[in-house]
Amino acid sequence: MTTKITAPIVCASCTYCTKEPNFIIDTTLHEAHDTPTRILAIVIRGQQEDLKQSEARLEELQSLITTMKAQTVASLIIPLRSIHPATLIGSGKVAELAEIVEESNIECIVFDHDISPRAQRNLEEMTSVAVIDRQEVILQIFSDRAATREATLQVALARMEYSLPRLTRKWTHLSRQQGGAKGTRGEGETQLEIDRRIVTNRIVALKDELKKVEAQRTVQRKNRLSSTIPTAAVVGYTNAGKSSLLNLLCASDVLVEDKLFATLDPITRKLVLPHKSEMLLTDTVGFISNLPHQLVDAFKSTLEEAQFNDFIVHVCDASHPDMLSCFDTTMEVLESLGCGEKPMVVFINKMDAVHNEFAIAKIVERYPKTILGSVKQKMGIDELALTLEAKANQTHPERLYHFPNNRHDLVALIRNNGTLIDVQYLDDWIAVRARVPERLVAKLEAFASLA
Ligand SMILES: Nc1nc2c(ncn2[C@@H]2O[C@H](COP(=O)(O)OP(=O)(O)OP(=O)(O)O)[C@@H](O)[C@H]2O)c(=O)[nH]1
Ligand SMILES: [Mg+2]
Repeated sequence: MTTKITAPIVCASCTYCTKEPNFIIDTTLHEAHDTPTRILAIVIRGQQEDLKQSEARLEELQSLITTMKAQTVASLIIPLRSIHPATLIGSGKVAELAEIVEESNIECIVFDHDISPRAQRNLEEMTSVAVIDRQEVILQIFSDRAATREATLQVALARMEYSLPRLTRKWTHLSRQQGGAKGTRGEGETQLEIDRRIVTNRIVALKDELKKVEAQRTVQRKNRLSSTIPTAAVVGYTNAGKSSLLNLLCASDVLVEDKLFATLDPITRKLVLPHKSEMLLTDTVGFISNLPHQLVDAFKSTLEEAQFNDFIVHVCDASHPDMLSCFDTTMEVLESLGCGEKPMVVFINKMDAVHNEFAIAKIVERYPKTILGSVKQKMGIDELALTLEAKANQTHPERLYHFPNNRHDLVALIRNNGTLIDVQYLDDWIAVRARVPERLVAKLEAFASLA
């Protein structure tokens, strides 16, 4: 049976790939493996790093590996004074790894640290198995998860750019066959040059296609933003519970999974606030520390989603072993996206499974209005909804108007151009509660009521 798999790692032992190595151009022919790839996970611990932090990094790496449907059979934290350019960890240590590979029947080594194309080649030579870094794992996960056209294109672009300097790797060659007519060898052209040409052409084509898809998104976004309804983006570290929160607040059914990067495409849902006005909430792709820069570039338009909303709901995971680092990572990414100054509501989720009270206290100290809660136990949700309402009112103030009884045209004007929250036809006037666009504020000023 053949199943669509795009994993370079799985390719290392896939019988199809052993015969016809190919992971980039056509991914439909790979075989599903009955058993998950056996992985040795490695974290390099710098001199300054606390052991606890290295352990948290290892835990996250293992979650990434599980999300990638592989199996961590052995793991190591290697203390290191400095990085060796040729082999990352030094040849003595590599020899030790080769022994572990042999003893534990390891099929692939995953480093938490970025590996240069040169070190990667050397490590693969010396250990005889595939050696990949965390970036490649994340690329792989994104690749598996991409469901929409935009996400698929973005991931394909990121993978191509990652692969370009790595075409001579032992485990991930381009298919000679799939190169087809385009790959036909020109005079004096080596196979590597052909591969480079194929990938470079593909990158250009993908960028073009992506531009078109992004233009559509911009139109959709414009429509959303031109409305008077307040908008917020739900952001946070991957697996924090963003989609779960959106589902609970908006009674929606966005995919929720105890896996990293369950959400890759922004999804917008309507939220009815406690006093019946409405706002839009957009679920976004989760952040992670050291997101591969190819992915940041490729997913820029998706990540930028936060920028185009009135405010941000930052969801933290109280059960994460290094919650503070996750918080800081999210803040750094937000800043890099130009959202550092956006109004923000902090919601600490999973209070039913707290890992470290101290980290929570630290965040509360920095953001005293932080709301503590749990989507699972429906705790803190009412408080959050009230806070969202207050924020929505700040960005898009609700106004009260008393129109004369014969001015139904003004009610229609608001209905068509703003958000009508409540209309009451009273004996003396029509009482209207609404959000109106800036351009109508002056026109309606004469009917504004304070009470
Ligand atoms: N213990 C506990 N688990 C929760 C809570 N809220 C969500 N979860 C679980 O956390 C996991 C991740 O939830 P998601 O809503 O998919 O998280 P996300 O932030 O959208 O994740 P990505 O889209 O992957 O970035 C799921 O297994 C949820 O069931 C909570 O309050 N307590
Ligand atoms: Mg999600």
